[in-house]
Amino acid sequence: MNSEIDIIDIAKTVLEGNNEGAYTVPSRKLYPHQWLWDSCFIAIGLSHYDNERAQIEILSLIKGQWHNGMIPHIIFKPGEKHKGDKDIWRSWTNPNAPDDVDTSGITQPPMLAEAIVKIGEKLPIGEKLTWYRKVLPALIKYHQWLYSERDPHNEGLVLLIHPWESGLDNTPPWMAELRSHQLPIWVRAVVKTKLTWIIERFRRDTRSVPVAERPSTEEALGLYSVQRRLRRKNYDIDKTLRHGMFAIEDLTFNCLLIRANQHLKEIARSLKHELNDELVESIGKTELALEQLWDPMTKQYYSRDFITHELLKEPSIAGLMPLYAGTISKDRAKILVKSLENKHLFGPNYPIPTTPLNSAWFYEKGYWQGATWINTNWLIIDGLRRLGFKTHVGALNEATIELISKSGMNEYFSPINGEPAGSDNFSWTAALIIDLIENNK
Ligand code: 9WN
Repeated sequence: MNSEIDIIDIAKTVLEGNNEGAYTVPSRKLYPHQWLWDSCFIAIGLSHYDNERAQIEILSLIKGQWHNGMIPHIIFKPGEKHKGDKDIWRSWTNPNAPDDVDTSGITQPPMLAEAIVKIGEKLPIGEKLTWYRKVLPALIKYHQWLYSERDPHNEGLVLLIHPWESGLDNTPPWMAELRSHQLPIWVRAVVKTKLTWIIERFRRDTRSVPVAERPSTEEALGLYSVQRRLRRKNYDIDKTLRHGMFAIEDLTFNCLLIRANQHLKEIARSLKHELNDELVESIGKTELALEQLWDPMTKQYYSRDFITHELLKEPSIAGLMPLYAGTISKDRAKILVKSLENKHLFGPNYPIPTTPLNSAWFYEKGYWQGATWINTNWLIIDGLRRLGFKTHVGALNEATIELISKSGMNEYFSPINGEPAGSDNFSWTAALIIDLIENNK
């Protein structure tokens, strides 16, 4: 077991090892580029001891912003080495793609405002306002894009077009949708004829991480095929929606957006900047629309299909994210907290598993299908703190710090025995454990 001081030192070493100068890679082994929500979590950790680097991390993200306002989920490392990755995306076929940076063609959870505020909180007032002034135009453009492009019916709920945009790639509700509607014939044929072993030989991710800890080959092919279809439509939202492809109002994403909007309003207020009426109206709608994702029968929140408005009733950690949104009633929050306390749902030895233990999808080292991740713990702890669940915050903080102290800075962990899984030296684990320890003092 390491002491808290040791953990912070180890975490800083991980973040140094993954430092690329303008940004931090999530992991040297698996993810050699800059990822959107990773960088936001990373900046939150960095802000405790190197605020300048935290700001640089965020500015590098903003450099990848599309002309229409989208912040892309990946910004590719410049140079020839990873040319293959950029070529898979070919996002330059969309006229909105930035001119001097290569990026993916989709987005990821809107953690940007949270990172901006966490950086601001550690600066003296004058520097904080200078920082806010530097980033506010990009932040407004980003939130406007989320509504103008991803909320075409003005419902207040933003839709996603690829499971990767949820950040919880192969989480059960998305995978159930993928299996029932979206798997092309060639993927079904490969799976049916048990030819997945051929594909496995070409998988890069399973060279450093056991295949059982990554998305299954069927899932990986499914994710890839959706990406190919989006590429064929040049990442154009109208063409994408017209062709009846994936469109899901994702619960986690919209909960994070609710919180991000609150931060955006606060940043604008501190600069005496008035947000335009349309944006303010959409922000208000999102807070109200969360209620439409509540199912009174099962007493849970779910994601929803954009077209049919059917709730995707597969329990997952997303069901707890309204705690982070922070806008639900205390009674509702208590219902969610009950499932956190339940050892057979979200409360095993090393919480919080990404699916409840009684889910048919649960596997202790399952990628977003059971394993405990530090970013989802961080989000839920942050929400519980704001909602006043002091004892739960204390217990979850302690359990998370104990887990890292015992098992190291891995990507995710078994919620049953705490064993590490996925990549080692994972950046957001390192960054967020620094934040949790500092907030716990
Ligand atoms: C695809 C970088 C990212 C995280 C995601 C996580 C995983 C990528 C992948 O890694 O996704 O975006 O290749 O599997 O699911 O949350 O941002 O760490």
